[in-house]
Amino acid sequence: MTTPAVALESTVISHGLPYPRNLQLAQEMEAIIRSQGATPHTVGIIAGELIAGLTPAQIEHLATAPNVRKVSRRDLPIVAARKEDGATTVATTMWIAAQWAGIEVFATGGIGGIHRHTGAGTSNDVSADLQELAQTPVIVVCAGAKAILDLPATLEYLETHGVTVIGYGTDHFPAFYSRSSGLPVDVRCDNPAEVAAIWRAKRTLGLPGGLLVTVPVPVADEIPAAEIEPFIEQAVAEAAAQGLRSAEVTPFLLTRIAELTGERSLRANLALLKNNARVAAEIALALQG
Ligand code: PSU
Ligand code: MN
Repeated sequence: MTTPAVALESTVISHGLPYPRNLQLAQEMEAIIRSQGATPHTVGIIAGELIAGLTPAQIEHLATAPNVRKVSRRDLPIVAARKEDGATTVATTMWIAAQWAGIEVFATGGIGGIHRHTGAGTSNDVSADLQELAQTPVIVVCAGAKAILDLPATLEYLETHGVTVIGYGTDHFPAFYSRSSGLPVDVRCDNPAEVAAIWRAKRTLGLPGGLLVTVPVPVADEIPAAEIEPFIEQAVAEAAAQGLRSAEVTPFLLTRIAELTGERSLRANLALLKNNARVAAEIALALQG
Protein backbone atom coordinates (compact mmCIF):
# COMPACT_ATOMS: atom_id res chain seq x y z
CA MET A 1 0.00 0.00 0.00
CA THR A 2 1.28 3.42 -0.90
CA THR A 3 1.34 6.41 1.45
CA PRO A 4 -1.62 8.71 0.90
CA ALA A 5 -0.40 11.53 -1.32
CA VAL A 6 -1.73 14.98 -2.18
CA ALA A 7 -0.53 17.03 -5.15
CA LEU A 8 -0.30 20.85 -5.00
CA GLU A 9 0.05 23.32 -7.88
CA SER A 10 2.66 26.03 -8.36
CA THR A 11 0.91 28.68 -10.50
CA VAL A 12 -0.77 29.90 -7.33
CA ILE A 13 2.75 30.29 -5.87
CA SER A 14 4.38 32.05 -8.85
CA HIS A 15 1.41 34.00 -10.24
CA GLY A 16 -1.52 33.82 -7.83
CA LEU A 17 -0.25 35.35 -4.57
CA PRO A 18 2.25 38.10 -3.66
CA TYR A 19 5.63 37.34 -2.07
CA PRO A 20 6.22 36.47 0.79
CA ARG A 21 2.66 35.23 1.42
CA ASN A 22 2.98 32.83 -1.53
CA LEU A 23 6.00 31.09 -0.02
CA GLN A 24 4.51 30.93 3.48
CA LEU A 25 1.29 29.52 2.04
CA ALA A 26 3.12 26.83 0.04
CA GLN A 27 4.94 25.74 3.19
CA GLU A 28 1.77 25.83 5.31
CA MET A 29 -0.20 23.71 2.84
CA GLU A 30 2.54 21.08 2.90
CA ALA A 31 2.61 21.15 6.72
CA ILE A 32 -1.18 20.74 6.96
CA ILE A 33 -1.09 17.70 4.67
CA ARG A 34 1.74 16.13 6.69
CA SER A 35 -0.07 16.76 9.98
CA GLN A 36 -3.01 14.73 8.63
CA GLY A 37 -0.72 11.77 7.87
CA ALA A 38 -0.41 12.27 4.10
CA THR A 39 2.54 13.32 1.91
CA PRO A 40 2.46 16.62 0.00
CA HIS A 41 3.85 16.75 -3.55
CA THR A 42 4.11 20.29 -4.85
CA VAL A 43 4.29 20.06 -8.64
CA GLY A 44 6.40 22.27 -10.89
CA ILE A 45 9.03 22.31 -13.62
CA ILE A 46 12.72 22.96 -12.98
CA ALA A 47 15.13 23.23 -15.91
CA GLY A 48 12.65 21.37 -18.10
CA GLU A 49 12.13 18.50 -15.67
CA LEU A 50 8.56 17.73 -14.55
CA ILE A 51 8.65 17.28 -10.76
CA ALA A 52 5.92 16.00 -8.40
CA GLY A 53 7.50 16.75 -5.03
CA LEU A 54 9.56 19.94 -5.29
CA THR A 55 12.22 20.45 -2.59
CA PRO A 56 11.86 23.44 -0.23
CA ALA A 57 14.61 25.24 -2.19
CA GLN A 58 12.81 24.60 -5.50
CA ILE A 59 9.54 25.92 -4.04
CA GLU A 60 11.36 29.03 -2.83
CA HIS A 61 12.83 29.47 -6.31
CA LEU A 62 9.37 29.37 -7.95
CA ALA A 63 8.05 31.78 -5.29
CA THR A 64 10.76 34.38 -5.88
CA ALA A 65 12.23 34.10 -9.40
CA PRO A 66 10.96 36.72 -11.86
CA ASN A 67 9.42 35.61 -15.16
CA VAL A 68 8.65 31.99 -14.24
CA ARG A 69 6.41 30.79 -17.06
CA LYS A 70 2.79 29.85 -16.31
CA VAL A 71 2.65 26.40 -17.90
CA SER A 72 -0.58 25.07 -19.29
CA ARG A 73 -0.78 21.87 -21.33
CA ARG A 74 0.22 23.57 -24.59
CA ASP A 75 3.38 24.97 -22.94
CA LEU A 76 4.71 21.64 -21.60
CA PRO A 77 6.72 20.64 -24.70
CA ILE A 78 8.22 24.14 -24.93
CA VAL A 79 9.57 24.27 -21.36
CA ALA A 80 10.71 20.63 -21.56
CA ALA A 81 12.63 21.18 -24.82
CA ARG A 82 14.14 24.47 -23.73
CA LYS A 83 14.90 23.32 -20.19
CA GLU A 84 13.04 26.24 -18.64
CA ASP A 85 11.47 26.63 -15.21
CA GLY A 86 7.69 26.63 -15.03
CA ALA A 87 4.75 26.95 -12.66
CA THR A 88 2.01 24.39 -13.26
CA THR A 89 -1.69 25.29 -13.53
CA VAL A 90 -4.50 23.00 -12.41
CA ALA A 91 -4.43 21.33 -15.84
CA THR A 92 -0.72 20.53 -15.89
CA THR A 93 -0.58 19.68 -12.19
CA MET A 94 -3.32 17.10 -12.76
CA TRP A 95 -1.55 15.66 -15.75
CA ILE A 96 1.84 15.38 -14.03
CA ALA A 97 0.25 13.99 -10.84
CA ALA A 98 -1.62 11.29 -12.74
CA GLN A 99 0.85 10.43 -15.52
CA TRP A 100 4.15 10.80 -13.75
CA ALA A 101 3.48 10.25 -10.07
CA GLY A 102 0.31 8.15 -9.78
CA ILE A 103 -1.23 10.68 -7.37
CA GLU A 104 -5.03 10.71 -7.22
CA VAL A 105 -5.81 13.72 -5.00
CA PHE A 106 -4.92 17.38 -5.61
CA ALA A 107 -5.66 20.48 -3.53
CA THR A 108 -5.93 23.92 -5.13
CA GLY A 109 -7.75 27.23 -4.62
CA GLY A 110 -9.97 27.83 -7.62
CA ILE A 111 -10.11 26.16 -11.01
CA GLY A 112 -10.05 28.06 -14.28
CA GLY A 113 -13.23 28.06 -16.33
CA ILE A 114 -15.12 29.87 -19.05
CA HIS A 115 -14.50 33.61 -18.92
CA ARG A 116 -17.33 36.12 -18.90
CA HIS A 117 -18.15 37.83 -22.15
CA THR A 118 -16.51 41.21 -22.37
CA GLY A 119 -19.07 43.05 -24.46
CA ALA A 120 -17.17 42.63 -27.71
CA GLY A 121 -18.82 39.32 -28.52
CA THR A 122 -17.64 36.09 -26.94
CA SER A 123 -14.11 35.95 -25.59
CA ASN A 124 -13.80 32.21 -26.38
CA ASP A 125 -11.53 31.92 -23.35
CA VAL A 126 -12.04 28.43 -21.93
CA SER A 127 -9.44 27.26 -19.40
CA ALA A 128 -7.57 24.07 -20.23
CA ASP A 129 -8.41 23.04 -16.64
CA LEU A 130 -11.91 22.02 -17.78
CA GLN A 131 -10.71 19.75 -20.57
CA GLU A 132 -8.14 18.21 -18.20
CA LEU A 133 -10.88 17.38 -15.69
CA ALA A 134 -12.69 15.59 -18.51
CA GLN A 135 -9.77 13.31 -19.31
CA THR A 136 -7.28 12.95 -16.44
CA PRO A 137 -8.09 10.80 -13.39
CA VAL A 138 -7.51 13.09 -10.39
CA ILE A 139 -9.80 14.27 -7.57
CA VAL A 140 -9.43 18.07 -7.59
CA VAL A 141 -10.33 19.75 -4.28
CA CYS A 142 -11.09 23.46 -4.74
CA ALA A 143 -13.31 26.31 -3.49
CA GLY A 144 -15.24 26.31 -6.76
CA ALA A 145 -14.33 28.96 -9.29
CA LYS A 146 -14.03 32.71 -8.94
CA ALA A 147 -16.95 34.80 -10.06
CA ILE A 148 -14.52 36.46 -12.51
CA LEU A 149 -15.75 33.55 -14.65
CA ASP A 150 -19.10 32.70 -16.20
CA LEU A 151 -20.04 30.10 -13.58
CA PRO A 152 -23.24 28.75 -15.24
CA ALA A 153 -21.34 28.24 -18.52
CA THR A 154 -18.46 26.60 -16.62
CA LEU A 155 -20.82 24.11 -14.96
CA GLU A 156 -22.55 23.40 -18.30
CA TYR A 157 -19.16 22.56 -19.82
CA LEU A 158 -18.34 20.18 -16.96
CA GLU A 159 -21.70 18.48 -17.40
CA THR A 160 -21.22 18.09 -21.17
CA HIS A 161 -17.80 16.51 -20.59
CA GLY A 162 -18.94 14.12 -17.89
CA VAL A 163 -17.22 15.70 -14.86
CA THR A 164 -19.11 15.02 -11.63
CA VAL A 165 -19.20 18.08 -9.35
CA ILE A 166 -19.42 17.31 -5.63
CA GLY A 167 -20.42 19.88 -2.99
CA TYR A 168 -18.45 19.14 0.18
CA GLY A 169 -20.88 19.95 3.00
CA THR A 170 -22.93 22.08 0.61
CA ASP A 171 -25.69 21.80 -1.99
CA HIS A 172 -24.36 24.74 -4.00
CA PHE A 173 -21.30 25.41 -6.14
CA PRO A 174 -19.01 27.72 -4.13
CA ALA A 175 -17.78 30.95 -5.77
CA PHE A 176 -14.29 31.07 -4.22
CA TYR A 177 -14.51 34.25 -2.04
CA SER A 178 -18.22 33.55 -1.46
CA ARG A 179 -19.58 30.31 -0.01
CA SER A 180 -22.30 29.91 -2.64
CA SER A 181 -22.91 30.86 -6.25
CA GLY A 182 -26.55 29.77 -5.86
CA LEU A 183 -25.98 27.15 -8.58
CA PRO A 184 -26.62 23.48 -7.64
CA VAL A 185 -23.90 20.82 -7.52
CA ASP A 186 -24.52 17.26 -8.77
CA VAL A 187 -24.27 15.66 -5.36
CA ARG A 188 -23.50 16.61 -1.78
CA CYS A 189 -20.95 14.66 0.29
CA ASP A 190 -20.54 15.32 4.01
CA ASN A 191 -17.40 13.30 4.70
CA PRO A 192 -14.29 11.94 2.95
CA ALA A 193 -15.64 8.36 2.80
CA GLU A 194 -18.58 9.50 0.65
CA VAL A 195 -16.17 11.14 -1.81
CA ALA A 196 -13.99 8.01 -1.86
CA ALA A 197 -17.05 5.86 -2.65
CA ILE A 198 -17.98 7.99 -5.66
CA TRP A 199 -14.37 7.94 -6.89
CA ARG A 200 -14.16 4.14 -6.59
CA ALA A 201 -17.46 3.75 -8.42
CA LYS A 202 -16.24 5.99 -11.23
CA ARG A 203 -13.05 3.96 -11.62
CA THR A 204 -14.92 0.64 -11.42
CA LEU A 205 -17.28 1.78 -14.17
CA GLY A 206 -14.28 2.58 -16.36
CA LEU A 207 -15.22 6.25 -16.69
CA PRO A 208 -12.28 8.47 -17.67
CA GLY A 209 -11.43 11.85 -16.16
CA GLY A 210 -11.41 13.52 -12.79
CA LEU A 211 -13.81 14.50 -10.04
CA LEU A 212 -14.35 18.04 -8.80
CA VAL A 213 -14.80 18.36 -5.03
CA THR A 214 -15.88 21.90 -4.14
CA VAL A 215 -15.42 23.17 -0.58
CA PRO A 216 -16.84 26.55 0.53
CA VAL A 217 -14.38 29.10 1.96
CA PRO A 218 -14.47 29.02 5.81
CA VAL A 219 -17.32 31.20 7.16
CA ALA A 220 -15.03 33.62 9.03
CA ASP A 221 -13.18 34.56 5.83
CA GLU A 222 -16.06 34.74 3.35
CA ILE A 223 -16.64 37.86 1.26
CA PRO A 224 -20.36 38.07 0.36
CA ALA A 225 -21.04 37.99 -3.41
CA ALA A 226 -22.68 41.45 -3.42
CA GLU A 227 -19.56 43.00 -1.90
CA ILE A 228 -17.04 41.42 -4.28
CA GLU A 229 -19.10 41.79 -7.49
CA PRO A 230 -18.39 45.51 -8.21
CA PHE A 231 -14.64 44.84 -7.96
CA ILE A 232 -14.92 41.85 -10.29
CA GLU A 233 -16.84 43.90 -12.84
CA GLN A 234 -14.21 46.65 -12.69
CA ALA A 235 -11.33 44.16 -13.15
CA VAL A 236 -13.07 42.37 -16.06
CA ALA A 237 -13.73 45.72 -17.76
CA GLU A 238 -10.10 46.78 -17.34
CA ALA A 239 -8.84 43.48 -18.79
CA ALA A 240 -11.10 43.99 -21.81
CA ALA A 241 -10.01 47.64 -22.22
CA GLN A 242 -6.35 46.57 -22.17
CA GLY A 243 -7.01 43.86 -24.75
CA LEU A 244 -5.51 41.12 -22.58
CA ARG A 245 -5.56 37.62 -24.04
CA SER A 246 -4.97 33.98 -23.28
CA ALA A 247 -2.82 33.11 -20.24
CA GLU A 248 -2.50 36.79 -19.19
CA VAL A 249 -6.16 37.17 -18.31
CA THR A 250 -6.45 35.12 -15.12
CA PRO A 251 -3.28 36.47 -13.38
CA PHE A 252 -4.35 40.05 -14.25
CA LEU A 253 -7.84 39.58 -12.78
CA LEU A 254 -6.51 37.88 -9.64
CA THR A 255 -3.95 40.63 -9.00
CA ARG A 256 -6.38 43.46 -9.73
CA ILE A 257 -9.11 42.09 -7.45
CA ALA A 258 -6.55 41.65 -4.68
CA GLU A 259 -5.51 45.30 -5.13
CA LEU A 260 -9.10 46.54 -5.16
CA THR A 261 -10.19 44.60 -2.06
CA GLY A 262 -6.96 44.89 -0.11
CA GLU A 263 -5.97 42.34 2.50
CA ARG A 264 -9.50 40.96 2.68
CA SER A 265 -9.44 38.95 -0.54
CA LEU A 266 -5.93 37.77 0.26
CA ARG A 267 -7.10 36.51 3.68
CA ALA A 268 -9.99 34.63 2.09
CA ASN A 269 -7.69 33.16 -0.56
CA LEU A 270 -5.15 31.90 2.01
CA ALA A 271 -7.86 30.51 4.30
CA LEU A 272 -9.57 28.50 1.57
CA LEU A 273 -6.29 27.12 0.24
CA LYS A 274 -5.34 25.78 3.69
CA ASN A 275 -8.83 24.41 4.25
CA ASN A 276 -8.69 22.61 0.90
CA ALA A 277 -5.30 21.09 1.79
CA ARG A 278 -6.85 19.59 4.93
CA VAL A 279 -9.90 18.21 3.09
CA ALA A 280 -7.72 16.75 0.31
CA ALA A 281 -5.52 14.96 2.87
CA GLU A 282 -8.62 13.49 4.53
CA ILE A 283 -9.86 12.24 1.15
CA ALA A 284 -6.43 10.74 0.35
CA LEU A 285 -6.58 8.86 3.67
CA ALA A 286 -10.14 7.68 3.00
CA LEU A 287 -9.01 6.23 -0.35
CA GLN A 288 -6.67 3.90 1.56
CA GLY A 289 -9.45 2.53 3.76
N1 PSU B 1 -8.01 30.64 -9.98
C1 PSU B 1 -7.65 31.15 -8.78
N2 PSU B 1 -6.32 31.18 -8.44
C2 PSU B 1 -5.34 30.74 -9.29
C3 PSU B 1 -5.75 30.19 -10.56
C4 PSU B 1 -7.08 30.17 -10.86
O1 PSU B 1 -8.52 31.55 -8.02
O2 PSU B 1 -4.15 30.82 -8.95
C5 PSU B 1 -4.70 29.64 -11.49
C6 PSU B 1 -4.71 28.09 -11.44
O3 PSU B 1 -3.39 27.62 -11.57
C7 PSU B 1 -5.53 27.73 -12.68
C8 PSU B 1 -5.10 28.82 -13.63
O4 PSU B 1 -5.25 26.45 -13.18
O5 PSU B 1 -5.02 29.99 -12.83
C9 PSU B 1 -6.09 28.98 -14.76
O6 PSU B 1 -5.54 29.81 -15.74
P1 PSU B 1 -6.28 29.95 -17.18
O7 PSU B 1 -7.59 30.64 -16.84
O8 PSU B 1 -5.37 30.81 -17.99
O9 PSU B 1 -6.48 28.56 -17.68
MN1 MN C 1 -7.62 31.24 -20.54
